[in-house]
Amino acid sequence: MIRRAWNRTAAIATMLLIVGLVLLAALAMGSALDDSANAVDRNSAHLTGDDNGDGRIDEDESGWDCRTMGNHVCGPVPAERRAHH
Ligand SMILES: [Ca+2]
Repeated sequence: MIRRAWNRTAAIATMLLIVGLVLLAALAMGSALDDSANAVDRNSAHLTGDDNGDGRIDEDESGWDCRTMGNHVCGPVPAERRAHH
């Protein structure tokens, strides 16, 4: 009787250990996914033409194309930029 109770206790302890390990593995995977999401965020700050590195190409940055971005209306080109074209 005592031995059977001990076996049952051991089985429950083993089960709890397995559940704990599964939860730890899930937490580790979750934090790994968070890290990869952050990596994507960091990479988006290095877009070509994103001069100030804020993760998006704004008007008047070198990657801005007024013909396809924003309201598709191109304003006057500043004199200092005209000199380079
Ligand atoms: Ca920017």
